[in-house]
Amino acid sequence: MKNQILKILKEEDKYISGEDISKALNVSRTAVWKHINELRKDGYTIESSSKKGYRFLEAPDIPDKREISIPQGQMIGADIQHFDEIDSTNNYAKKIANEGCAHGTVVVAEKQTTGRGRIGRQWQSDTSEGIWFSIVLRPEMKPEDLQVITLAASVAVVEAIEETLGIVCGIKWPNDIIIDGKKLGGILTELSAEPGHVNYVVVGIGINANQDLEHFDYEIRQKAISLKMCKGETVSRSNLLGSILTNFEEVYKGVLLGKNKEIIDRWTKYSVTIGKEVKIAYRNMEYIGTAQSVASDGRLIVQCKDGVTREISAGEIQVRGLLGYT
Ligand code: BTX
Repeated sequence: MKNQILKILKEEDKYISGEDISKALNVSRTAVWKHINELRKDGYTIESSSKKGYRFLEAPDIPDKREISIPQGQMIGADIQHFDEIDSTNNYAKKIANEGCAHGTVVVAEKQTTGRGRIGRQWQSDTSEGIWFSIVLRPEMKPEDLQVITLAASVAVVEAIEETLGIVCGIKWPNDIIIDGKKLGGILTELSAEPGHVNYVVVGIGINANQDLEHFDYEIRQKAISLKMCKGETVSRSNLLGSILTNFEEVYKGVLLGKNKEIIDRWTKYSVTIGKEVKIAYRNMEYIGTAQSVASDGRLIVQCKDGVTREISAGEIQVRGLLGYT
């Protein structure tokens, strides 16, 4: 009910009487008043006047379904589940994916208590100053063709940041989002699959939005950055998330249509890895070489100094630029 009241207030965009709202929704004026107070507790600024009624003034920057606008018919974000606090949005997304949630369902949290990075690493996300979310996908693809989805996700993120904020990020293969050699965000893709069949994919994305430097844990302060630190002002998390979801719908459709080359070209435009010297650590072996390009299945092609050209999968090998993040 409170969300219906919010919708009416937003659409009206000027004063509307409590009586008109109560008639429109067939509830008492006291109920309207109670729900308006709840909306205020949620952070909405709603003006009231005993003569004129209520007027919507401002929404809080909470990336939930009330504040994220996506185009009609879009599947990515058609259902957005928002939590004040959760262990990890990827954990919850996997749980609801196992229970059969729809393709495109998005799980967002203000704070994560045990946000995860890749290969057991931690992701600091205990503050609502970031954008922490996961998307459930049900692609009709073979497990071995999935790597390009992670690349597509990083394209959706960097293009959305450029479009909404004018900030140009870099991508460190396969999925670190970088500004000035520091880490702005990362992507953790997890899947449930059987031989030849994918049950679901969860793409978890974390972006540092409004942290100041001292809000990062001491250990990562030298290597982390936020959009606010770049822009010098607070950024709207809901606007950016809406834009990422819309971009993701587009690139994901591209993947399904087999437009891998186009997506990889877009990815390469932002790459800080291609053309650079990289060190590949695999089991107990180490190779040094130059990252040359990305193959159509998303693997990184490295011309190694031992004369062998190797195609690297993100899941099995770590690649570090010899010069830190760039
Ligand atoms: P990653 O393994 O590439 O990066 C993890 C490393 O990044 C950490 O070891 C640490 O050095 C550094 N780090 C940790 N937190 C931050 C931070 N906030 N900013 C910059 N650097 C940091 C990257 O993994 C993938 C991260 C995905 C996070 C999303 S959030 C929503 C979803 N839920 C979840 O649990 N994970 C994903």
